[in-house]
Amino acid sequence: MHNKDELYSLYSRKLLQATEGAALACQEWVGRGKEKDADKAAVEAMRAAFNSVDMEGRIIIGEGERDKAPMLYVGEKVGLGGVALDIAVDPLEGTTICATGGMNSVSVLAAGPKDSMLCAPDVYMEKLAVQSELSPGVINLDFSVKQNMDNICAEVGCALQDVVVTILNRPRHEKMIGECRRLGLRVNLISDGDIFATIDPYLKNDGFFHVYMGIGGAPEGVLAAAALKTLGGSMLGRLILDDDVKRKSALKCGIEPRDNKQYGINDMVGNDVIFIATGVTSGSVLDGVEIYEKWANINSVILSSCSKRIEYVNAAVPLL
Ligand code: FBP
Repeated sequence: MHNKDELYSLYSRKLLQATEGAALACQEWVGRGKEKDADKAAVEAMRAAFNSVDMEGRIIIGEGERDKAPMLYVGEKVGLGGVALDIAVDPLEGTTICATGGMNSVSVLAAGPKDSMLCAPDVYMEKLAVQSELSPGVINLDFSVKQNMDNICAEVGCALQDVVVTILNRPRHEKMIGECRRLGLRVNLISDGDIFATIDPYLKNDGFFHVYMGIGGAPEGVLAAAALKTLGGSMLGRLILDDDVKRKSALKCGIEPRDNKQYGINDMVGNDVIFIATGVTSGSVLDGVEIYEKWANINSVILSSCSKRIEYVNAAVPLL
């Protein structure tokens, strides 16, 4: 068994090479309109990097199931052998952003001891994340937008007009967006990328109080929770298991669909987890990869829940 400091010092740098490698591999595909090629390049590079690390890695959130994903599928073993680590990956978060040359695509992973993260199936998740630690019961996914927002503002002592709510710009969120605007909240609509939409406010202070809400990917929800484990704040997530296929995938992950559970950060992520993200294209927190003649400039952030440490890494990596 490794202790938390060992996990951080031994593995954060080794695993950093996986997100750096993935971010670099995507560069060829930025703006080329080929999401699948960009994703494949990221997955291949990340997998190659994992397989040079002395760990017994197990992918618990990945590119899907073995028969659909040739690499980094859920359950795949990676590494050269050694310390047992569970790894959640999103080798290219924001595939459309990358393919259309937009801002805020990143390569992301979280790692921790065995069984330290919720093995979420690849389904949607209702999410509500708040930039503050809240008393139990203040937020609930069954409350109306108004009730949650009134409760949040009363708890943290801020006015509705000082709150920015970030929501994925999707037809499914039209009603929620209307409710937020009627309440006088500022609404920040994003095209993609809800991991960083959840964690951005902690890494960049714009003077507003931030809330993220809406339906996005469950894997991205767990990855965001892994970051919040270091950063703080509150989050609730509930899996949307509205057909038999999804309920079966949940059961395979050891989740009882009937529970209809609202997961908090600590339900999704245990102790001693590290979260690593590398910028693919430039975003609000991380600059994207810059390619020079002989090297590439790569920017990452490492969050360690054990040491509560936030480390920005700017690396000039030689191009082979
Ligand atoms: P991908 O990079 O896998 O395409 O995910 C991007 C993303 O915007 C996530 O951040 C978000 O959780 C999910 O897609 C939302 O899904 P959808 O695009 O189906 O609304």
